[in-house]
Amino acid sequence: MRGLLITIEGIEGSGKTTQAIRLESYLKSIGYQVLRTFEPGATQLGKKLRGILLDVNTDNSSSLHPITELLLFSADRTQHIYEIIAPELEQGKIVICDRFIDSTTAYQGGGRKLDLNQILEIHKIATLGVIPFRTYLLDLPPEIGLQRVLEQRNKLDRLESENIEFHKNIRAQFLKLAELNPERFLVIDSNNTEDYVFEVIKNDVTRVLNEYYSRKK
Ligand code: T5A
Repeated sequence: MRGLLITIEGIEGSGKTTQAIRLESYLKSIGYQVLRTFEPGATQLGKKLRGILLDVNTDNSSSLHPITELLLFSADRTQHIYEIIAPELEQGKIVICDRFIDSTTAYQGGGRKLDLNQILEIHKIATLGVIPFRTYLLDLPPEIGLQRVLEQRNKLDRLESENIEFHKNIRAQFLKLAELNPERFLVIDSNNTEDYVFEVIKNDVTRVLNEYYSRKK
């Protein structure tokens, strides 16, 4: 595929959406064709899956097995890639995605404690071969991220409502992924101002894109 996929990852309230919007506008301003999207819920099917996955009432009506959760997030991803991400990459665009495979590894692996090898096998099937070119991991303590979410909207969804240990395990799994894939990840201390975080992303993305496109010439 001619385009590149850039993903933004992190725990709840780490500032992913804020930074994805800024990154989209920056890349457009320097001449790139860009599409910004998110998981879960970017397609029609995905919207329905998102409703099930994030609704606090889901576990009251019938408890969701962790494997069901894993498969639903992965189904959302396959449909998202098939309908949106792959066609945009084929056109040569830069696709910025707010959460992608690493969220599944971190939440369903680190949080739900599912077998990491099984998750990797599911990724191989679900991603249709699409992998991120660069991943920005916005890192901060979960207490601060959850506080930001509460200040923004005053109520938490099904996953946000899990206990603090769950969120700490997710953060630890994200950091482990970054350690295992240093060529793809950049970890950014996001217990900082929005401007600071964006400056780090901006400097990095400018460098990696220049390097990538000068190699292609
Ligand atoms: N999930 C998802 C899985 O379990 N498995 C998966 O495979 C996938 C894909 C998605 C949920 O699904 C889970 C993870 C999640 O629990 P969502 O609604 O999409 O749920 O939630 P998030 O992606 O976490 O979105 P949030 O809105 O909660 O957080 P963001 O996008 O990280 O943060 P953002 O930018 O919206 O900012 C939150 C608030 O903080 C402020 C913003 O202004 C805003 O008010 N803020 C800052 N404040 C201070 N300093 C900064 N640097 C700030 N940056 C932003």
